[in-house]
Amino acid sequence: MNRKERTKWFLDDRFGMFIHWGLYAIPARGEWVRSVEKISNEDYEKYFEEFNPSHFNPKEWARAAKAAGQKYAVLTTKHHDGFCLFDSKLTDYKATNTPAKRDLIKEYVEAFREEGLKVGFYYSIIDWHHENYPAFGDRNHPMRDNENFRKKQINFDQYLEYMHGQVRELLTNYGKIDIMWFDFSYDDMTGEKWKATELIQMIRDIQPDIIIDNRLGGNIKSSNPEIYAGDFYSPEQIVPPGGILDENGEQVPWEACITLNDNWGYHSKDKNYKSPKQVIRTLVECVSKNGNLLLNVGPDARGIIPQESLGILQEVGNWMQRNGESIYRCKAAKLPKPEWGRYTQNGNKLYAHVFDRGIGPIYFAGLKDKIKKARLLADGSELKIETPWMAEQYSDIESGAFINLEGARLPDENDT
Ligand code: FHN
Repeated sequence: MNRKERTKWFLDDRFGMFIHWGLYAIPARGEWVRSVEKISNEDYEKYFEEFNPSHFNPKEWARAAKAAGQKYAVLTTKHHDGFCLFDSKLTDYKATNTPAKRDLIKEYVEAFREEGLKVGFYYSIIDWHHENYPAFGDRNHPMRDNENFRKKQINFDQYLEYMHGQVRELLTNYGKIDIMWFDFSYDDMTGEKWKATELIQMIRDIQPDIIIDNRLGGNIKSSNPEIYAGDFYSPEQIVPPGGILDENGEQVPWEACITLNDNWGYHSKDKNYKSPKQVIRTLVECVSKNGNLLLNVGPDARGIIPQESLGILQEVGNWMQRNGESIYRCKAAKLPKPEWGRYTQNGNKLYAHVFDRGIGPIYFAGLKDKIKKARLLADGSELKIETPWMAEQYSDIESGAFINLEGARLPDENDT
């Protein structure tokens, strides 16, 4: 299977849930708390000894994602702190050795599959807990200022054997997995420093259909991407203005990962949440540029997704129920970006996403005499078009002012 075939479902689904969860939910100051506060392994151990998410029910997570219109999910199997949510045979630093005594990844996979969602694994190639991970090489390592730690002799090949071994466990022990989401290469720690070619080959041998992000460090935009380039780009906290193109100007698959507030992992004081409108516009923005949105939630120490996040997801789901056809299986339209919003397109169906009404009717540049009919997606009502102007009043984005110019002969990839 080539990249185009592997990523077809991904580019059709467009919208996924990112889930950052682990020991860091207990201090509740974000997933980087160990690095930011330079917490030693010993001091961080108390969280391991008490971790017991009594309310963890991944079925609830899966139902929230499904109701929001999200078609896939990516959960942290191990973040930079090295704590494994899965029952790895290669370490004792895992959820099954905490008071939880549960393989949280097994339960996640089963629950999300049961709800019909595709499942992805986030795996941090950075590991601040592992004895053979180079503290001296990682300017974010919690023990970076500790002379003894810095002088410690390490065997990085042993860390790589561990890291590759865990990826093998993850892709062998939990059935079909749809996405492998690595995080992150830095400085000269990239590509073959992770023995990436060998790692990717192993992944493709075990799960031939899986798609992989680009954070092992390869150049996916190259016309002959190195094998570890991955299958999609992973811009973070940004929607790339012009989408992402390769050197021939062809679209490259990409997925923007974005937080609902300012943190990936649970932060009890972070109330800076985006509004449902901002999330919907970001999703439309991504699709209008041929991209996906991976929207993040950070469950708390009990395993519960914060109510603020659930409320936003529910609002987004209400909109998706009425307007999802303008997102799923859609991509950029071959039209200039309109002043009033964005277009998305699926074959000869054009969807006009009206963000800012402006004054006067809407002008559909380039579509004169091409529009056969227009229907408001929210309620299917007819919109009278006096080409090329939209004469009718219509509601704003809150009520889904999206128009399906069904039947119009629209510019598409077959047009010269
Ligand atoms: O350091 C991580 C961060 O905690 C989070 O997991 C994000 C999600 O893409 N990735 C890294 C920062 O780029």
